[in-house]
Amino acid sequence: MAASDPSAFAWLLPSSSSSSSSSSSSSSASRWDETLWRALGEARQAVGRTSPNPPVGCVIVDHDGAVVAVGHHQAAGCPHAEVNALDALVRERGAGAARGLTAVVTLEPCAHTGRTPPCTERLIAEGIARVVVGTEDPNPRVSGRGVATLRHAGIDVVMAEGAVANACRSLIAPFAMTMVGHRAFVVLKTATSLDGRVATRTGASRFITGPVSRGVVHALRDAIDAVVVGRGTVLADDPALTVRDHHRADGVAIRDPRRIVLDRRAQLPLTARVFDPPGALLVHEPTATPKPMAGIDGVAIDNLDLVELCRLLPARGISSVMVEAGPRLAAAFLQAGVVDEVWWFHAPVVIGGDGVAAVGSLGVEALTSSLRGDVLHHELCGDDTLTILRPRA
Ligand code: AOF
Ligand code: ZN
Repeated sequence: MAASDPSAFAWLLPSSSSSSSSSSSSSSASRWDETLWRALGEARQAVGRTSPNPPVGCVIVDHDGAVVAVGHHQAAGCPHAEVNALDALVRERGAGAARGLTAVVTLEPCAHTGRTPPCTERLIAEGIARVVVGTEDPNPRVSGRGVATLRHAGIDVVMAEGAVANACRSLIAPFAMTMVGHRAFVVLKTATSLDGRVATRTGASRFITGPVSRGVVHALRDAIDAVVVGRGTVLADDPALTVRDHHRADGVAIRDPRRIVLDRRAQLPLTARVFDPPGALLVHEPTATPKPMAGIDGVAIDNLDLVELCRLLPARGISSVMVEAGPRLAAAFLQAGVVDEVWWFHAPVVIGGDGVAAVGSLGVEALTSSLRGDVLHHELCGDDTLTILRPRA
């Protein structure tokens, strides 16, 4: 991911509707910016629904620049964005309708046969004259080959630049992490008082942040593949980790994320709400023997090694996770070096030093050894402030 890339999920924030304006770049690629933003809007409809595949959107425009068809990839194993857009066009206008037109796609079209045939073949067969590509496919089976195949067939390929290209790249950051980093993308979320406390000394924590912040968290849950919690949080709060009080502006039905529950001895009561549908992954020590239950997969990991956990998630169809954990697990994720973004909500409340700190002990002595991050975004959420950080390696 380039240093200038925005947060992978900041487009969910209330302020983001104003950030999709065209960039002021004067390159010929910028002519397609507006259409690419539209294709991004298509792709975003499916975020959290396509893993292990990336979300992808496609818009087809005619010679006058008018949009004649749109499509997006809806789920792994289903047709790709380009195929959905071309099918829609052919359905509406008949065979041959795509000849000479431009396809604007958020991701480089695939040139390989996976669960579905190559999109490049279909684009060529339909006689598409130009393909505008939001970002390269990080999948080593595709990367660069899609563009080369299209060019070889005489199609004019335009690579996006500037803000819209960054937005296309950051939208697939979780997918890129699975392809290149070979692990799931991790967002660590915390909601604290101004002095960084997640609870009072008696454990009272509902609610420190306000309804706007909580709405953002629910939007994030709708877009993330799974939420991670530890045994302590389940016992203390019995969280449901569902998406509530949230309506998507694009009209797509909300859905609940899967849960990843860390429980060394696998002794949590199965009546805990995290084990309700749509399913949980119970992570335990190899010596534990979880009780079998429909909808719960068990996975044994020595010492609950978090790096190992993140590495085995993509094969289970989980490309992105949000950690909604207590102080110890939050500290452990940060220390393991696998946190890609921290979403920190601060409420204008002071709890005091006898409250519970958001992040447990990190053993920092010299200031130079504290964890540092680059600020990707600041946002006011009602009276709260959200800071999105990318931890530095
Ligand atoms: C595209 N358009 O809409 C998507 C692409 O198993 P398959 O056939 O679904 O292929 C999955 C791979 O295709 C995935 O790893 C990524 O490289 C690419 N995804 N490509 O042209 C799409 N979703
Ligand atoms: Zn494809």
